Amino acid sequence: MFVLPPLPYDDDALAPFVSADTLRTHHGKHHKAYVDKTNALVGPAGLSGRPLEEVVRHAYGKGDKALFNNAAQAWNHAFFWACMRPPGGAAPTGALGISIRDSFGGLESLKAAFVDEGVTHFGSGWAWIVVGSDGLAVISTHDAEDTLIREGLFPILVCDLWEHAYYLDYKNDRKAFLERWFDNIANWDFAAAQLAASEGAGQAFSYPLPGAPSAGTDRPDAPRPTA
Ligand code: MN3
Repeated sequence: MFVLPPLPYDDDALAPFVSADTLRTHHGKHHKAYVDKTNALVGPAGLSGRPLEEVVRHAYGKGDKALFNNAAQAWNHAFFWACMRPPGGAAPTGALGISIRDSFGGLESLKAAFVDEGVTHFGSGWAWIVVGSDGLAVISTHDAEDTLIREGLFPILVCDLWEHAYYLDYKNDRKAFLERWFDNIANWDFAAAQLAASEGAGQAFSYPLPGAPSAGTDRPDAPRPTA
């Protein structure tokens, strides 16, 4: 059984950029439903006990849409929680800062590309910063799709573009959500750890293995420090 990983911060830690009401509903209702449905479907699919990343790829390869959608959404949301931190955190520095400068010219240009990608993305999905063959890039994916099923792309940071992520706080203003998200609660320490992991240093984000403890201080979804 997969657990619903606890949020790596309090419900109200991201306010006012993401309200406690939005975060509680998003995590406790939406994310929980994806985890519960995944748990109901992995057994019949013959995938009990396998890591979630394998379940996502296997379901996608087999065309098992119900399992893929729920398993990918379970993974995407756990990754998304790690991509945020309370306001006032550090801006990108070090290797991440250099990569942003090399690929985009600077943080403001990355922000413009990221916000534009998210605003012009039609319907539900996710806006990502990824590492590809040419350095950092911005992409979006539809519905539950993610980088686990994209060859050669490594996820650095993601923002949820589904209306449930922002509608209570921003109504239909996805642009304002993305701008404030990027400026205030994007977790650049996590992004830096993912970038290092993409180059073999430290551990990349992974979903808690099936059977992992559901509570405690371990917080397996939290960003891991790199060595
Ligand atoms: Mn969501």
